[in-house]
Amino acid sequence: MVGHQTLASFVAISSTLAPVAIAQKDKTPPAPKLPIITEVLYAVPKGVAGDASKDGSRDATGDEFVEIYNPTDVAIRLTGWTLTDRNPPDAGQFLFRFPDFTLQPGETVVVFNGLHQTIPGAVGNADKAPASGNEKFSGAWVFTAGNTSSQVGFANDGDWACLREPGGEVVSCVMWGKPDEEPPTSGLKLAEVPRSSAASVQRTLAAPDAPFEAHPTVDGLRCSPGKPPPSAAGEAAPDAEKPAPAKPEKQKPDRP
Ligand SMILES: [Ca+2]
Ligand SMILES: [Ca+2]
Repeated sequence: MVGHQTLASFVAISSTLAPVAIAQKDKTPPAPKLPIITEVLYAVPKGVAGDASKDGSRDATGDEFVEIYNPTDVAIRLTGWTLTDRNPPDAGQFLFRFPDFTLQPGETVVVFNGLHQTIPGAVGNADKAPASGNEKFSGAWVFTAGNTSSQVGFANDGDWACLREPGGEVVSCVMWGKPDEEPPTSGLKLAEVPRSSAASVQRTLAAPDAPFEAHPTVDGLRCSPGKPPPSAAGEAAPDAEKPAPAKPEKQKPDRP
């Protein structure tokens, strides 16, 4: 419609001429422009519930995964970034190093341990990013670390998953249990999470200061690789089913 186009042109010109006048108030506090770990499956549930990789078989090590989310408004180049557990290099360390890959704002990446896994859909590895997002995992970018040893994986009783930039500085670290070593970071970059044996641990919100909880049951599953938590309270995760309500805290009142 001519009228609309005219209005649109006027708004566009106005925006160019007077950007300050129409600048929106920023409601959220400034956050560091860094990705965050949003979910970790370190204790793979028994039976079909543990088949996080959706390849039809559950592996106590191979189905482990780490989910990373970009909560910022900028693209983050993850090339050369690493994910590791607490073991030192060459002593059973879990290590995944990203190939040439950039995570756009609001996008999610999942890295599976990969032992004995044949993950469906587009899957990348340390050499090459997948050609597309993976529809089996809510469109997330899916990688496998391609691990070949059952000795390489997260320890259920105490370990951590740390994301580091290429210079080695920790960007986001998730720790559970009581590892023997001191965690490699602190403050907002370190999340101490609950012990969990029948579910993953996931942030309650996709924000750096949000705590982790045992993953709620969604469609009978206790993990959601590729589907980030909601980015704000009361908001559903992108294309997510509504999570099951938390355990009721109130007791039924006794009726006289
Ligand atoms: Ca599997
Ligand atoms: Ca998730």
